[in-house]
Amino acid sequence: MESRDFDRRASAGHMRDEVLGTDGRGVAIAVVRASMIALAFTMLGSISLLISSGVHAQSSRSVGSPTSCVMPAATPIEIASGLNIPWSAVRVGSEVLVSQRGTGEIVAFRLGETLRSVGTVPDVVARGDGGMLGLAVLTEGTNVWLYAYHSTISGNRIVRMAYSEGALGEVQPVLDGLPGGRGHNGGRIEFGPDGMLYATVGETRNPNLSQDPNSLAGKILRMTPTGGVPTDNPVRGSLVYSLGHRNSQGLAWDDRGQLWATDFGDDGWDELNRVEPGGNYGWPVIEGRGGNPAYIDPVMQWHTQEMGPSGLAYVDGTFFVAGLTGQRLWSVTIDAAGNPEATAHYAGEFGRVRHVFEGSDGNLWFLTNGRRGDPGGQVLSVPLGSLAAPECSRASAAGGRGGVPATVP
Ligand SMILES: [Ca+2]
Repeated sequence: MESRDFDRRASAGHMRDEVLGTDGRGVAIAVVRASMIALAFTMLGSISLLISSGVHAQSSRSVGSPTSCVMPAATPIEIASGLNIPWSAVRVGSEVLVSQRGTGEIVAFRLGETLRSVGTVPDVVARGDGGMLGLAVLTEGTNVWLYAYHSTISGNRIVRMAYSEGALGEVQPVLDGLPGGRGHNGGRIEFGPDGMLYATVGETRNPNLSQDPNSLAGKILRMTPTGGVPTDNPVRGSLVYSLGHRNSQGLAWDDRGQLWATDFGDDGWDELNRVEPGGNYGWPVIEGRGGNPAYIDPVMQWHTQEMGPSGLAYVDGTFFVAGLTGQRLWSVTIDAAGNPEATAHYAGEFGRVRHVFEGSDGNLWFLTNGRRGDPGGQVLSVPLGSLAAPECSRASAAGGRGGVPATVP
């Protein structure tokens, strides 16, 4: 009973954040920067080591120049509703499993069928932006594992449960003791094309940790399916794949196997980053484009009021970014010369957009947290139309370009 009461109080606190729409923005960044510049210089040696271990091997790789892209081709329709702050979704066959941040209950549905509960992840504590966050799925033979990143009373952890006959089994720990706090808990998990599990861990409102190679906060982690350190990680014995992130909540790989990630900025810039092993993405020394060779600039950046990025998807040449603060979905295409263009969709129409992914019917599906004051979360579906590369730019112009290309390759 105690934990249920705790969850309820935590949930009330969360709603204030949502109503204020702060998402933890407004940290005194000037103070942070002043103190971090000194630290950055003292750490330059280890940073250089990290960069040299991985970035040079891939620095000649182009941004990506797909010959076509996809764009939303109709009005989205609601395919599920009544969700309690849906955060992540994964496909298991024709089913979709959705996490609910405040309760830890995982629900499933098939297209055209109603939601049903498949179980509740135990020991979920929802505080601030924490709670039941990311899901990932791993199929081994006939076994299906559901992975879950969630907040506990003492931080965050990654667990897995067998998913069999429509129900979740016992919890097995994968990675315990991840940093956590009332804000900036990160929480996205995805399996990469290399079979490894990647996780975004926020800096838990301790910006200094993002540059500390010995902390897992403010990092993207890469681990084996059982939480071990892969032998080919950038730094031997470390789960850290990249550092200098603030509160990344989105991961996707393009069709070349290149990892990309969103980052939720403070009061300056939200980011879409091309993630290199061992790369340092600058927070809290730099937010958005900095032009400092010690840090990797984003490919695209947005003013925070029009973005506030969470989930990220890559579908047939187009990135899709879920915008929480901006209450819109963004598409990003990159032309043959490497120039990114971003287009806003549905601004203000569906409330805060939390995640976006390819649905079981080939349409683009996205999760909303509902409008302010109306917590009803939805899953929406929109068909995609394919365009040849020159048309992608024209479609972007017609749909309303946004964001600021942050790097010139
Ligand atoms: Ca950055």
